[in-house]
Amino acid sequence: MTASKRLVVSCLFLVLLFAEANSMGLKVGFYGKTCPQAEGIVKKVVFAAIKKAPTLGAPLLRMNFHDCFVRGCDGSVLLELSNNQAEKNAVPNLSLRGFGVIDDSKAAIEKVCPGVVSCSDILALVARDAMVALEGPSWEVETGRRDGRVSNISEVNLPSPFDNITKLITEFSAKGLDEKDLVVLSGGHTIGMGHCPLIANRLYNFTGKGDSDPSLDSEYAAKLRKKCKPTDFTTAIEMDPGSFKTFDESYFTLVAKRRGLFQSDAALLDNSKTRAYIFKQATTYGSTFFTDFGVSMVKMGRIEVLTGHAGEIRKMCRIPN
Ligand code: HEM
Ligand SMILES: *[C@@H]1O[C@H](CO)[C@@H](O)[C@H](O)[C@H]1NC(C)=O
Ligand SMILES: *[C@@H]1O[C@H](CO)[C@@H](O)[C@H](O)[C@H]1NC(C)=O
Ligand SMILES: *[C@@H]1O[C@H](CO)[C@@H](O)[C@H](O)[C@H]1NC(C)=O
Ligand SMILES: CC(=O)N[C@H]1CO[C@H](CO)[C@@H](O)[C@@H]1O
Repeated sequence: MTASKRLVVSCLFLVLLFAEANSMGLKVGFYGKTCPQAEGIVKKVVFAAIKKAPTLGAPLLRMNFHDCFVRGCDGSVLLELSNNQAEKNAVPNLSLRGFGVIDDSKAAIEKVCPGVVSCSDILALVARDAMVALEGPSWEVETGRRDGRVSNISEVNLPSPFDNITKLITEFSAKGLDEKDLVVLSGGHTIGMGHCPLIANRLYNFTGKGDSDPSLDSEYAAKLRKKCKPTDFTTAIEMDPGSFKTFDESYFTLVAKRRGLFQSDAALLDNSKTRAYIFKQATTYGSTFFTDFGVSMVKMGRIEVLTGHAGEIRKMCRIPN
């Protein structure tokens, strides 16, 4: 073979390689030809929903996290089973809501391009648009995921608000996410609410001596005790008081002041990398959090995805075809 022929052959090989990688993977604008209206439709539905109910943004972001951490980003969190043994019936789902926004987006998309756009992609787009609607960051969402057919309550093993830093790092690393992703994505707690029973141990009798969690600012603990009585199972409190409906950097300022709501938030101060990130965001003018958040969300969106011919494109997001 002459040198030029060899070059042609190796170029051809590269082209094939990239074509294959594309068809098997995710990419920005996957529906550009097959359903160019899809992203615009989702955005419209999400903006209308959040305008009516701004607190919906937070659970929509959390839904994306729960989907991706259980069985990968395959829309399994959306499925319903007649025996109530689906992922969404598990305890940590407690406050998942906003499923109607996914259904509405899907219904509107099906009208213009039936059977093309997956529910798992809609979920990823909804989470992004919800953050934009809350004045948060925007990022380019990779699409091309396909939907799973299985949802199983026993597989829900999400990071817990009682986890220490070692456990959190292990759990994220099992999903291909590093310490930076952990601290950045925890910044999602700049919006939304948490329920009293998840912090009662920090406020009352932490070590059995009638004390509170030493890693929680004592003035803040006193404030929280006023809102959360020891046996209150129902009250929800703002995770980022004052701006829980706005996506901003204040989560890091709070955690730096030992005012993170959960033990898992406070734990981010116990590792040199996550701690350094928190203080950098909390004190540096021109924080990098918004950009970092988009990068980590794209990474989270790649967890154990179904692409190519795997899985299916669900017709309705709550039931497999
Ligand atoms: C690091 C591990 C994490 C733990 C242990 C954790 C735990 C929790 C818990 C316990 C709640 C409160 C649920 C309730 O009481 O109703 C919550 C809420 C929330 N989480 Fe996380 N989370 C983690 C990571 C994430 C990630 C990665 C995101 C998204 C990027 C996220 C976004 C949210 C949002 C937006 C809410 C508020 C939901 C609402 O207002 O309904 N969390 N989280
Ligand atoms: C759900 O998952 C559990 C644990 O992995 C497994 O034992 C069980 O058979 C699964 N149930 C169904 C219906 O697939
Ligand atoms: C962190 O939590 C794990 C599991 O709950 C436990 O085994 C480990 O000892 C804890 N590590 C520290 C440093 O507390
Ligand atoms: C605090 O915990 C200790 C040890 O578990 C227990 O003996 C005591 O009754 C608890 N106090 C309250 C007020 O619950
Ligand atoms: C949204 C949703 O399905 N929530 C469920 C979470 O789990 C509890 C208890 O298992 C159910 O009662 C909720 O309906």
